[in-house]
Amino acid sequence: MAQPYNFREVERKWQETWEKSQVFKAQDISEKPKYYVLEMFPYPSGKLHMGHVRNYILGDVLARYKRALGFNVLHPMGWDAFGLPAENAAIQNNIHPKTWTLENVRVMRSELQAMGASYDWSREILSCSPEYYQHEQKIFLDFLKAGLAYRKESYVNWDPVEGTVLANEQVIDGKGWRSGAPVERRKLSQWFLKITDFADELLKDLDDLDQWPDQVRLMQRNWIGKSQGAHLFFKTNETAEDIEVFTTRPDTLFGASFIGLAPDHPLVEKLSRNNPALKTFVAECHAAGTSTRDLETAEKRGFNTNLTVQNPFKPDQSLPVYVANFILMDYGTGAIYGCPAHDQRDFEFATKYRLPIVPVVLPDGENPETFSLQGEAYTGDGTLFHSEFLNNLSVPEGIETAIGKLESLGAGKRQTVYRLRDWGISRQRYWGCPIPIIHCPTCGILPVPEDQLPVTLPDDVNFDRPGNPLAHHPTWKHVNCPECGRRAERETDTFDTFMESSWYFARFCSPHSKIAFEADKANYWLPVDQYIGGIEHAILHLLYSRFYTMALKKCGYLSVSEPFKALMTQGMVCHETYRDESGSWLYPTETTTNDQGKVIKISDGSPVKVGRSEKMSKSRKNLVAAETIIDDYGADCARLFMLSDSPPERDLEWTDSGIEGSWRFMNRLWKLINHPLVNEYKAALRSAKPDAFCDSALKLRGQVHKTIKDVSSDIEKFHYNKCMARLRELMNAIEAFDCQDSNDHWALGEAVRTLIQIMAPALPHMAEELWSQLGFQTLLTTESWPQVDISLLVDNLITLPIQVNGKTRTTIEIHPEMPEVDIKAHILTLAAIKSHTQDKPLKKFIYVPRKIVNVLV
Ligand code: ANZ
Ligand code: ZN
Repeated sequence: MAQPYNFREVERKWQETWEKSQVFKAQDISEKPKYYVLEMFPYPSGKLHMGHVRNYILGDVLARYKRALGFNVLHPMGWDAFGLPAENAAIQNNIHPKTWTLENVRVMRSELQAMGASYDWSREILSCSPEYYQHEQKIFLDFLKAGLAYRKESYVNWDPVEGTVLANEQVIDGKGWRSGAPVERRKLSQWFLKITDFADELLKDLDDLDQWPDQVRLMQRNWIGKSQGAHLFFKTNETAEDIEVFTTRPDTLFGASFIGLAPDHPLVEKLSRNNPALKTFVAECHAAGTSTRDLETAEKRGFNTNLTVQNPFKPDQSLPVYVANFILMDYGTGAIYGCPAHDQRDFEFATKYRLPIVPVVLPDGENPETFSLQGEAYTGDGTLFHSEFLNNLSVPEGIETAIGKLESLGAGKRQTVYRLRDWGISRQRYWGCPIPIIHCPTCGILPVPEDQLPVTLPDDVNFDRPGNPLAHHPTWKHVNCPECGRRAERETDTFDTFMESSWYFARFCSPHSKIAFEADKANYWLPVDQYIGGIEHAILHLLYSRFYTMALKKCGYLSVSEPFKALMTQGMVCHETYRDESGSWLYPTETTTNDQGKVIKISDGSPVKVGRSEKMSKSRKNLVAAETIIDDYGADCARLFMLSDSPPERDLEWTDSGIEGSWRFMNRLWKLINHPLVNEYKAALRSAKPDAFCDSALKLRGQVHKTIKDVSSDIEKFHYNKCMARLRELMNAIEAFDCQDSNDHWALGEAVRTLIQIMAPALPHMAEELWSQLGFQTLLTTESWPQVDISLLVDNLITLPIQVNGKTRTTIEIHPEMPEVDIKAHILTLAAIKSHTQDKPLKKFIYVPRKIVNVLV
């Protein structure tokens, strides 16, 4: 009697066995080659859904495969546990952020364990615990010493009704998320890390990160945004100060018609002191928003300051100075010269304020006498004209010549600028790592002495008042100055939570160390060989981690400079969306399909509107909880479906029919040990390999070894969906194989054993169970990956012509390695041959290997 597959029992049993035998524990420093595979550690937001799970399973397959190949694998897991949702939960549900976070960690940990993820749990880290964040405080103090951290004034989002600073995510359409009040800009003193010191290195290294997606490298390049050009000094006719300008196009200086200043430019501030109209203009610019996108879409507006400057190339030309809303203070110098003919923003501005538009670049093939612009700026290549000593030069030549001239005139110099800004790390929030700084009225800003670390968060806080609970805690911030001993105050800001995720991969190398991490271990394990996570982290998290690694190296913490050797960004898991008649979102589990095939709400039978498939999200409720799938089908089935459906970097559509298809395949696999010949092939597995195999057995063996080879290379390339297809093909071949004798039993046994071994990374529980049912005493999880017998790796069978007395009578398909005795035995059974030999005794049997057979009678 076939025993049904009891996934609940099987999965629990093997998870316990693995745990007990500690098979996933990484050895610090070993003879084996190391392999560090890491999935971006999760924010403990609640329960796991299949969108999260996909990420972890992709890494798990690789970790299990690399272990079987003989690598010393580090595959750790931890929790990115500080952050805003915990605080929001505190405010909305009156639950302490720590309680909320720890409960979520507990649930999610057990769900990951139930998925059979092969983590070394002894290395688990929790970023909101002082054991972790104290090291972050120490690293920050080291950065401070090394000149990599500094303080400056910067704008924050201020909710005037709540009286609190808002995170960017809490600003929705320019309004506070709770109060709905228009958000204001406020200047606060904040801490910054000098990521810009590494702009060039961050850019250059991208060339070598050839195992990163090109798209991510491009996004990082654009974010760093290196521009080469010139820094110009324009003499003002009215004040003593020069106006400094950055341009990438000094070749167009003869076409300049105005100067533009950012509303936040220091000169504007000075001028507006006794110019109320200018003050009003600046305030209006601020109110319109300052994001790059706001600036690009807003109508161009300017304010004429009545100052003028000289054009260094045309001393008798004076250019008016405007304050303009499309100029950013924190790019270049916060001031430009406008060349309307060749820059679209300048063109719009000049058109509006009736400023001259003089073309100085002539497109190829145009006549200089008749050329005119067609209602927009010309930004292409060409030859310079109307430009005195630059005439007839190409744009690149013109840029070089113009820079040379500016340098000789003392009016400018070559300059490279970056879009990358220093990283502002202060947050006016409770649930984050306290910034270890003390403010003394006498001694100023002081680092907390290292022997006083960690600065821990107080537990007794309340959220019933607006603002940061750390700031209005009755005692926490009051300390004595470490220098003069008098009353001083702690910094009440906490770190941006990207700080914790910028070095956790190093902490995993020595997670319980008294120091941040031990250099020898970090240098052994790092860089991470394969990092896996969402494309949404293409810029910030990945750039900050790269910067941190460089900064840690500079401070002597480690010797690698790039944290992630290879990166894989997985696609999203999507699901249809459902709404009831009132338009409220419904969970898939709240709906069903009625007899007429219509989707209805289970509770009252009312019709449900089915929306298109979208990324699984809490807000749209189109979630499939890991818990539900594990309960209904088991972890392996969920793993199989996610791996089979589409390549990892693409989106995956979660459907009930998909998971059911996987379930059916699981049951076919299970039948391997209920095979009618199970006893025969089990016995054969323990006997020596036969010397010869018949044609069909050789064919099966050929497929087995080709499958090992292909699955191996597919796993290396993340072609997991192809691997799953190959497992199915091998399964088909096993089911179709017709066993005749004990040699065939051996071939069948080999096929079954191999299938079980190569399915193990994807379906670890079922594979482990089948393995033990085959009678093996070892844990499959600790077995080596099967070896490919290359002599069997032949893609195609060959066609062999068979002659009788020199005349071709038929052809047969054989495996090229088929032994002569087997060929002979086979041929003599064929009707097409028998009719010509007519049972006469053979005079001779001639086999020219792989070419031809001639039977002489
Ligand atoms: C004169 C000029 C003439 C420019 C021309 C362009 C075309 P990228 O390539 O992105 O680095 N610019 C400089 N600082 C700016 C700021 N703070 N806010 C807004 N715009 C600024 O862009 C460099 C160009 O953007 C600079 O070159 C400057 O305009 C403008 F035919 O200078 B250009
Ligand atoms: Zn002091």
